[in-house]
Amino acid sequence: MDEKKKVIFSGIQPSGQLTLGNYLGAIKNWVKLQDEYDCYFCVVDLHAITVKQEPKDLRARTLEVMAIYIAAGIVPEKNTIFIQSHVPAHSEAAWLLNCYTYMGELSRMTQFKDKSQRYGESIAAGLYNYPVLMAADILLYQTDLVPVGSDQKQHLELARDIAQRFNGLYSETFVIPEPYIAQTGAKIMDLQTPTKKMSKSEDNPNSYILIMDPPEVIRKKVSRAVTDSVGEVRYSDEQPGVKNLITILSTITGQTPKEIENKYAGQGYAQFKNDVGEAIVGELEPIQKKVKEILADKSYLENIYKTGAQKAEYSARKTLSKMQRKIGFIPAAR
Ligand code: ATP
Ligand code: LTN
Repeated sequence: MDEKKKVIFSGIQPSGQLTLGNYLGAIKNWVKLQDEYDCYFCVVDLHAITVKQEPKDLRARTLEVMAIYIAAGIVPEKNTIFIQSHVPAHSEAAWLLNCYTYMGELSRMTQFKDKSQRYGESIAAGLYNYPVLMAADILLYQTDLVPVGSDQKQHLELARDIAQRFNGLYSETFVIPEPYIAQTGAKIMDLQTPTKKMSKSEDNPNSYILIMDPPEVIRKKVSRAVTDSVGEVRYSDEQPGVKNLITILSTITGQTPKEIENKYAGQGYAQFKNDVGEAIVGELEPIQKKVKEILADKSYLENIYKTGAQKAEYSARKTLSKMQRKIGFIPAAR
Protein backbone atom coordinates (compact mmCIF):
# COMPACT_ATOMS: atom_id res chain seq x y z
CA MET A 1 0.00 0.00 0.00
CA ASP A 2 1.06 3.57 -0.59
CA GLU A 3 2.66 5.31 2.31
CA LYS A 4 0.83 8.50 3.26
CA LYS A 5 2.34 11.42 1.37
CA LYS A 6 3.82 14.33 3.30
CA VAL A 7 1.89 17.59 3.18
CA ILE A 8 3.00 20.82 1.51
CA PHE A 9 1.30 24.18 1.95
CA SER A 10 2.22 27.45 0.26
CA GLY A 11 0.58 30.62 -0.91
CA ILE A 12 1.00 33.94 -2.69
CA GLN A 13 -0.85 37.17 -2.01
CA PRO A 14 -2.93 38.69 -4.81
CA SER A 15 -1.65 42.10 -3.71
CA GLY A 16 -0.02 43.10 -6.98
CA GLN A 17 0.99 41.51 -10.22
CA LEU A 18 3.30 38.56 -9.71
CA THR A 19 6.98 38.98 -10.46
CA LEU A 20 9.77 36.79 -11.74
CA GLY A 21 10.80 36.59 -8.04
CA ASN A 22 7.49 34.95 -7.12
CA TYR A 23 7.88 32.58 -10.04
CA LEU A 24 11.48 31.51 -9.53
CA GLY A 25 11.42 31.69 -5.72
CA ALA A 26 8.10 29.91 -5.21
CA ILE A 27 5.92 28.62 -8.06
CA LYS A 28 8.65 26.94 -10.13
CA ASN A 29 9.60 24.83 -7.10
CA TRP A 30 6.01 23.91 -6.37
CA VAL A 31 5.72 22.43 -9.83
CA LYS A 32 8.66 20.12 -9.09
CA LEU A 33 7.26 19.01 -5.74
CA GLN A 34 3.68 18.25 -6.74
CA ASP A 35 4.15 14.55 -7.54
CA GLU A 36 5.90 13.64 -4.35
CA TYR A 37 3.68 15.49 -1.87
CA ASP A 38 0.06 16.12 -0.97
CA CYS A 39 0.00 19.82 -1.88
CA TYR A 40 -2.21 22.75 -0.90
CA PHE A 41 -1.62 25.85 -3.00
CA CYS A 42 -3.58 28.83 -1.78
CA VAL A 43 -4.26 32.33 -3.08
CA VAL A 44 -3.96 34.22 0.21
CA ASP A 45 -6.45 37.04 -0.25
CA LEU A 46 -6.90 37.58 3.50
CA HIS A 47 -3.22 38.45 3.66
CA ALA A 48 -3.52 40.84 0.72
CA ILE A 49 -5.87 43.19 2.58
CA THR A 50 -3.22 43.97 5.20
CA VAL A 51 -2.40 46.79 2.79
CA LYS A 52 -4.95 48.83 0.85
CA GLN A 53 -6.57 47.04 -2.12
CA GLU A 54 -8.97 48.28 -4.76
CA PRO A 55 -11.89 45.77 -4.71
CA LYS A 56 -12.01 45.30 -8.47
CA ASP A 57 -8.24 44.83 -8.72
CA LEU A 58 -8.28 42.35 -5.86
CA ARG A 59 -11.00 40.35 -7.60
CA ALA A 60 -9.14 40.30 -10.92
CA ARG A 61 -5.78 39.46 -9.37
CA THR A 62 -7.09 36.66 -7.21
CA LEU A 63 -8.21 34.84 -10.35
CA GLU A 64 -5.05 35.78 -12.20
CA VAL A 65 -2.81 34.35 -9.48
CA MET A 66 -4.79 31.15 -9.60
CA ALA A 67 -4.52 31.02 -13.40
CA ILE A 68 -0.76 31.52 -13.11
CA TYR A 69 -0.43 28.57 -10.73
CA ILE A 70 -2.18 26.35 -13.25
CA ALA A 71 -0.45 27.79 -16.33
CA ALA A 72 2.94 27.31 -14.67
CA GLY A 73 2.23 23.61 -14.36
CA ILE A 74 0.38 22.99 -11.08
CA VAL A 75 -2.08 20.28 -12.09
CA PRO A 76 -5.53 20.93 -10.58
CA GLU A 77 -6.45 17.24 -10.43
CA LYS A 78 -3.38 16.38 -8.39
CA ASN A 79 -3.33 19.31 -5.96
CA THR A 80 -5.67 21.31 -3.78
CA ILE A 81 -5.82 24.80 -5.27
CA PHE A 82 -8.05 27.22 -3.39
CA ILE A 83 -8.78 30.76 -2.25
CA GLN A 84 -8.00 31.46 1.41
CA SER A 85 -11.18 33.43 2.20
CA HIS A 86 -13.30 30.49 1.01
CA VAL A 87 -12.19 28.47 4.01
CA PRO A 88 -13.29 30.38 7.14
CA ALA A 89 -11.19 28.11 9.38
CA HIS A 90 -8.17 30.26 8.43
CA SER A 91 -9.62 33.37 10.05
CA GLU A 92 -10.90 31.43 13.04
CA ALA A 93 -7.63 29.61 13.69
CA ALA A 94 -5.72 32.88 13.29
CA TRP A 95 -7.72 34.41 16.15
CA LEU A 96 -7.02 31.45 18.40
CA LEU A 97 -3.31 31.46 17.57
CA ASN A 98 -3.16 35.21 18.21
CA CYS A 99 -3.75 34.34 21.83
CA TYR A 100 -0.65 32.12 21.85
CA THR A 101 1.66 34.61 20.14
CA TYR A 102 3.64 37.29 21.93
CA MET A 103 3.76 40.96 20.94
CA GLY A 104 7.54 40.75 21.29
CA GLU A 105 7.72 38.03 18.67
CA LEU A 106 5.64 39.97 16.17
CA SER A 107 7.60 43.18 16.75
CA ARG A 108 10.78 41.41 15.67
CA MET A 109 9.51 40.43 12.22
CA THR A 110 11.61 42.23 9.61
CA GLN A 111 8.87 42.27 6.97
CA PHE A 112 6.61 44.13 9.42
CA LYS A 113 9.39 46.57 10.25
CA ASP A 114 10.04 47.25 6.54
CA LYS A 115 6.41 47.60 5.53
CA SER A 116 5.39 49.67 8.55
CA GLN A 117 8.11 52.14 7.69
CA ARG A 118 6.66 52.47 4.22
CA TYR A 119 3.07 52.98 5.35
CA GLY A 120 3.83 55.27 8.31
CA GLU A 121 0.98 56.33 10.60
CA SER A 122 -1.94 54.55 8.99
CA ILE A 123 -0.61 51.06 9.35
CA ALA A 124 -3.21 48.32 9.83
CA ALA A 125 -3.15 46.04 12.87
CA GLY A 126 -3.55 43.22 10.34
CA LEU A 127 -0.06 43.86 9.03
CA TYR A 128 1.29 43.26 12.52
CA ASN A 129 -0.75 40.07 12.94
CA TYR A 130 0.00 38.85 9.41
CA PRO A 131 2.47 36.12 10.50
CA VAL A 132 -0.15 34.61 12.83
CA LEU A 133 -2.57 34.17 9.92
CA MET A 134 0.28 32.61 7.98
CA ALA A 135 0.92 30.21 10.89
CA ALA A 136 -2.79 29.30 10.85
CA ASP A 137 -2.63 28.60 7.09
CA ILE A 138 0.24 26.21 7.57
CA LEU A 139 -0.75 24.49 10.83
CA LEU A 140 -4.38 23.79 9.84
CA TYR A 141 -3.21 21.27 7.23
CA GLN A 142 -0.68 19.46 9.45
CA THR A 143 1.90 20.69 6.95
CA ASP A 144 5.33 19.05 6.84
CA LEU A 145 7.00 21.33 4.31
CA VAL A 146 6.55 24.96 3.23
CA PRO A 147 8.27 25.92 -0.04
CA VAL A 148 8.95 29.68 0.03
CA GLY A 149 11.58 32.25 -0.89
CA SER A 150 14.18 33.02 1.76
CA ASP A 151 12.39 36.23 2.86
CA GLN A 152 9.74 34.04 4.53
CA LYS A 153 12.12 32.06 6.73
CA GLN A 154 11.51 34.21 9.79
CA HIS A 155 7.71 33.87 9.46
CA LEU A 156 8.11 30.13 9.26
CA GLU A 157 10.23 30.01 12.38
CA LEU A 158 7.47 31.87 14.17
CA ALA A 159 4.90 29.35 12.94
CA ARG A 160 7.07 26.58 14.37
CA ASP A 161 7.39 28.37 17.72
CA ILE A 162 3.64 28.90 17.96
CA ALA A 163 2.99 25.24 17.10
CA GLN A 164 5.49 24.02 19.67
CA ARG A 165 4.03 26.29 22.31
CA PHE A 166 0.49 25.07 21.67
CA ASN A 167 1.58 21.42 21.59
CA GLY A 168 3.48 21.91 24.84
CA LEU A 169 0.59 23.64 26.64
CA TYR A 170 -2.00 21.03 25.65
CA SER A 171 -0.80 17.93 23.81
CA GLU A 172 0.34 17.03 20.27
CA THR A 173 -1.96 19.06 18.03
CA PHE A 174 0.18 20.29 15.15
CA VAL A 175 2.91 18.86 12.97
CA ILE A 176 5.95 21.14 13.22
CA PRO A 177 6.51 22.46 9.67
CA GLU A 178 9.90 22.76 7.98
CA PRO A 179 10.84 25.45 5.46
CA TYR A 180 11.83 24.34 1.96
CA ILE A 181 14.06 26.97 0.43
CA ALA A 182 15.60 26.07 -2.91
CA GLN A 183 19.34 26.40 -3.59
CA THR A 184 18.95 28.83 -6.47
CA GLY A 185 16.28 31.44 -7.02
CA ALA A 186 15.44 31.78 -3.32
CA LYS A 187 16.06 35.50 -3.54
CA ILE A 188 15.79 37.29 -6.86
CA MET A 189 16.97 40.87 -6.48
CA ASP A 190 15.59 44.20 -7.68
CA LEU A 191 16.96 45.03 -11.16
CA GLN A 192 17.62 48.66 -10.27
CA THR A 193 18.81 48.23 -6.67
CA PRO A 194 20.25 44.72 -6.67
CA THR A 195 20.90 44.78 -2.94
CA LYS A 196 17.19 44.45 -2.12
CA LYS A 197 14.72 41.76 -3.14
CA MET A 198 12.58 42.07 -6.25
CA SER A 199 9.12 43.03 -5.01
CA LYS A 200 5.75 43.42 -6.72
CA SER A 201 4.97 46.42 -4.54
CA GLU A 202 7.99 48.43 -5.74
CA ASP A 203 7.11 51.77 -7.39
CA ASN A 204 9.60 51.75 -10.28
CA PRO A 205 8.49 49.17 -12.90
CA ASN A 206 12.08 48.81 -14.15
CA SER A 207 12.88 47.22 -10.79
CA TYR A 208 10.93 44.06 -11.48
CA ILE A 209 9.85 41.75 -14.26
CA LEU A 210 6.23 40.72 -14.12
CA ILE A 211 5.23 37.20 -15.10
CA MET A 212 2.75 38.84 -17.48
CA ASP A 213 5.14 41.46 -18.95
CA PRO A 214 5.13 41.31 -22.78
CA PRO A 215 8.38 39.95 -24.32
CA GLU A 216 9.57 43.34 -25.57
CA VAL A 217 9.11 44.84 -22.10
CA ILE A 218 11.07 41.98 -20.54
CA ARG A 219 13.95 42.49 -22.98
CA LYS A 220 13.99 46.22 -22.30
CA LYS A 221 13.95 45.80 -18.53
CA VAL A 222 16.84 43.32 -18.64
CA SER A 223 18.88 45.57 -20.91
CA ARG A 224 18.33 48.42 -18.43
CA ALA A 225 19.20 46.32 -15.39
CA VAL A 226 21.91 47.93 -13.27
CA THR A 227 25.32 46.28 -13.58
CA ASP A 228 28.74 47.80 -12.86
CA SER A 229 31.91 49.02 -14.52
CA VAL A 230 33.91 45.81 -13.97
CA GLY A 231 32.87 44.47 -17.36
CA GLU A 232 33.26 40.77 -16.43
CA VAL A 233 30.42 38.27 -15.97
CA ARG A 234 31.31 37.10 -12.48
CA TYR A 235 29.22 35.57 -9.71
CA SER A 236 30.49 37.81 -6.96
CA ASP A 237 29.02 39.85 -4.10
CA GLU A 238 30.98 42.82 -5.39
CA GLN A 239 28.86 42.74 -8.56
CA PRO A 240 25.33 42.31 -7.17
CA GLY A 241 23.57 43.28 -10.42
CA VAL A 242 25.51 40.80 -12.55
CA LYS A 243 25.26 38.16 -9.82
CA ASN A 244 21.48 38.51 -9.85
CA LEU A 245 21.29 38.09 -13.63
CA ILE A 246 23.48 34.98 -13.35
CA THR A 247 21.13 33.62 -10.68
CA ILE A 248 18.14 34.22 -12.94
CA LEU A 249 19.80 32.54 -15.92
CA SER A 250 21.00 29.65 -13.81
CA THR A 251 17.59 29.04 -12.22
CA ILE A 252 15.91 28.99 -15.61
CA THR A 253 18.44 26.99 -17.64
CA GLY A 254 19.90 24.74 -14.95
CA GLN A 255 23.47 25.77 -15.83
CA THR A 256 25.66 26.43 -12.80
CA PRO A 257 26.94 29.97 -12.13
CA LYS A 258 30.45 28.68 -12.89
CA GLU A 259 29.38 27.41 -16.33
CA ILE A 260 27.78 30.77 -17.04
CA GLU A 261 30.91 32.67 -15.97
CA ASN A 262 33.03 30.52 -18.29
CA LYS A 263 30.68 30.92 -21.21
CA TYR A 264 30.88 34.73 -21.13
CA ALA A 265 34.52 35.09 -20.11
CA GLY A 266 36.07 38.18 -21.69
CA GLN A 267 32.86 39.22 -23.48
CA GLY A 268 31.42 42.14 -21.51
CA TYR A 269 27.71 42.34 -20.76
CA ALA A 270 25.85 42.84 -24.05
CA GLN A 271 25.51 39.23 -25.22
CA PHE A 272 25.03 38.03 -21.64
CA LYS A 273 22.15 40.43 -21.01
CA ASN A 274 20.63 39.54 -24.33
CA ASP A 275 20.70 35.83 -23.43
CA VAL A 276 19.22 36.47 -20.00
CA GLY A 277 16.35 38.37 -21.62
CA GLU A 278 15.73 35.57 -24.12
CA ALA A 279 15.81 32.91 -21.40
CA ILE A 280 13.17 34.78 -19.40
CA VAL A 281 10.99 35.32 -22.46
CA GLY A 282 11.33 31.65 -23.39
CA GLU A 283 10.22 30.61 -19.93
CA LEU A 284 7.36 33.08 -19.47
CA GLU A 285 5.80 33.37 -22.93
CA PRO A 286 4.12 29.93 -22.93
CA ILE A 287 2.85 30.56 -19.41
CA GLN A 288 1.36 33.91 -20.46
CA LYS A 289 -0.51 32.27 -23.33
CA LYS A 290 -2.01 29.67 -21.01
CA VAL A 291 -2.96 32.25 -18.39
CA LYS A 292 -4.98 34.12 -20.99
CA GLU A 293 -6.73 30.94 -22.10
CA ILE A 294 -7.54 29.95 -18.54
CA LEU A 295 -8.87 33.40 -17.63
CA ALA A 296 -11.17 33.31 -20.63
CA ASP A 297 -12.92 30.27 -19.17
CA LYS A 298 -14.39 31.43 -15.86
CA SER A 299 -16.36 28.26 -15.24
CA TYR A 300 -13.20 26.14 -15.50
CA LEU A 301 -11.57 28.25 -12.79
CA GLU A 302 -14.72 28.29 -10.71
CA ASN A 303 -14.83 24.52 -10.73
CA ILE A 304 -11.25 24.31 -9.54
CA TYR A 305 -11.60 26.74 -6.67
CA LYS A 306 -14.89 25.20 -5.61
CA THR A 307 -13.48 21.68 -5.43
CA GLY A 308 -10.31 23.03 -3.84
CA ALA A 309 -12.18 24.85 -1.08
CA GLN A 310 -14.24 21.75 -0.29
CA LYS A 311 -11.15 19.58 0.06
CA ALA A 312 -9.31 22.23 2.09
CA GLU A 313 -12.31 22.88 4.32
CA TYR A 314 -12.46 19.23 5.33
CA SER A 315 -8.85 19.04 6.53
CA ALA A 316 -8.82 22.51 8.07
CA ARG A 317 -12.02 21.88 10.07
CA LYS A 318 -10.56 18.74 11.57
CA THR A 319 -7.59 20.65 12.99
CA LEU A 320 -9.69 23.64 14.05
CA SER A 321 -12.07 21.39 16.05
CA LYS A 322 -9.11 19.77 17.70
CA MET A 323 -7.77 23.19 18.71
CA GLN A 324 -11.14 24.30 20.06
CA ARG A 325 -11.57 21.14 22.12
CA LYS A 326 -8.12 21.37 23.64
CA ILE A 327 -8.54 25.02 24.54
CA GLY A 328 -11.69 24.18 26.50
CA PHE A 329 -14.49 25.44 24.27
CA ILE A 330 -17.82 23.64 24.50
CA PRO A 331 -18.48 21.90 21.17
CA ALA A 332 -21.49 23.52 19.48
CA ALA A 333 -24.68 21.43 19.70
CA ARG A 334 -25.73 20.24 16.24
P1 ATP B 1 5.64 42.02 -1.63
O1 ATP B 1 6.87 42.09 -2.46
O2 ATP B 1 4.49 42.81 -2.14
O3 ATP B 1 5.87 42.14 -0.18
P2 ATP B 1 5.90 39.29 -1.99
O4 ATP B 1 5.94 39.01 -3.43
O5 ATP B 1 7.13 39.21 -1.18
O6 ATP B 1 5.11 40.60 -1.80
P3 ATP B 1 4.10 37.13 -1.63
O7 ATP B 1 3.29 37.38 -2.79
O8 ATP B 1 3.28 36.70 -0.49
O9 ATP B 1 4.92 38.37 -1.20
O10 ATP B 1 5.26 36.11 -1.94
C1 ATP B 1 4.97 34.85 -2.42
C2 ATP B 1 6.16 33.96 -2.52
O11 ATP B 1 7.13 34.50 -3.43
C3 ATP B 1 6.89 33.74 -1.21
O12 ATP B 1 7.24 32.37 -1.12
C4 ATP B 1 8.10 34.59 -1.34
O13 ATP B 1 9.16 34.09 -0.57
C5 ATP B 1 8.41 34.48 -2.83
N1 ATP B 1 9.14 35.65 -3.30
C6 ATP B 1 8.71 36.92 -3.34
N2 ATP B 1 9.64 37.73 -3.85
C7 ATP B 1 10.72 36.94 -4.12
C8 ATP B 1 12.02 37.19 -4.68
N3 ATP B 1 12.41 38.41 -5.02
N4 ATP B 1 12.85 36.15 -4.84
C9 ATP B 1 12.48 34.90 -4.49
N5 ATP B 1 11.28 34.60 -3.96
C10 ATP B 1 10.41 35.60 -3.78
N1 LTN C 1 3.57 35.50 3.80
C1 LTN C 1 3.78 34.83 2.59
C2 LTN C 1 2.52 34.42 1.90
C3 LTN C 1 1.87 33.36 2.67
C4 LTN C 1 2.34 32.02 2.81
C5 LTN C 1 1.39 31.40 3.67
C6 LTN C 1 3.43 31.32 2.33
C7 LTN C 1 0.73 33.47 3.41
N2 LTN C 1 0.45 32.29 3.99
C8 LTN C 1 1.57 30.07 4.05
C9 LTN C 1 3.59 29.99 2.71
C10 LTN C 1 2.65 29.38 3.57
C11 LTN C 1 4.60 35.69 1.68
O1 LTN C 1 5.23 35.16 0.87
N3 LTN C 1 4.62 36.97 1.82
